[in-house]
Formats: sequence, C-alpha cells, structure tokens
Amino acid sequence: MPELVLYQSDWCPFCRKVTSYLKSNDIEISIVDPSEDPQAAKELMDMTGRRQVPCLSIDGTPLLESDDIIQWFKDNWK
Ligand SMILES: N[C@@H](CCC(=O)N[C@@H](CS)C(=O)NCC(=O)O)C(=O)O
Repeated sequence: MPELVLYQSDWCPFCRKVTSYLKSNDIEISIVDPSEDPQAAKELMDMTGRRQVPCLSIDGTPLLESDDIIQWFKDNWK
C-alpha cells in the first residue's frame, strides 16, 4: 500500500464526505488539517499549488476531488 495522507478540514463538507466514507469502512490513514497546521498547509501548497481540500497524497502525488478520492479507496483499499 502506498503512503497515504489526507489533507482535510473539519469545516469542509466535501472533506466530511471523504472522512465519513473512511470511517464507515474502517479505513485508518494519516489525516492532517492545513487550516490548523502550517506545515500541512505548506505541503499542500507545494504539492498542488493551491489550498483546495480534500486532497489525498498517494506517495506524494496529489489526488483532488472528493468523489475521485472515494473512488480511489473503492478501487485500491483491500
Ligand atoms: N469539487 C471539490 C470541491 C472542494 C472544495 O470546494 N473545497 C473547498 C473547501 S469546502 C476549498 O478547499 N476551497 C478553497 C480553495 O479551493 O482554495 C471536491 O468535491 O472535492
């Protein structure tokens, strides 16, 4: 399994859609909040050039869009 980090913010409805999916499927990965963690904000900006959340880092490659992130887990999480 690649190294996974989810950049998300609690106030973001698109992020909640992703974290709800993870929770209901007992998927535990590293989660950081760029709006509260300056280091995470810098990583997100360096990786994507933007501040949009949610973003899943897959071995350092960013995947934006909540639906695409959920689909990635459906396809890849065994
Ligand atoms: N279509 C995107 C929408 C994501 C989105 O709009 N995120 C907002 C927070 S709720 C955001 O990060 N806005 C700041 C920005 O895009 O710079 C998805 O489904 O993930």
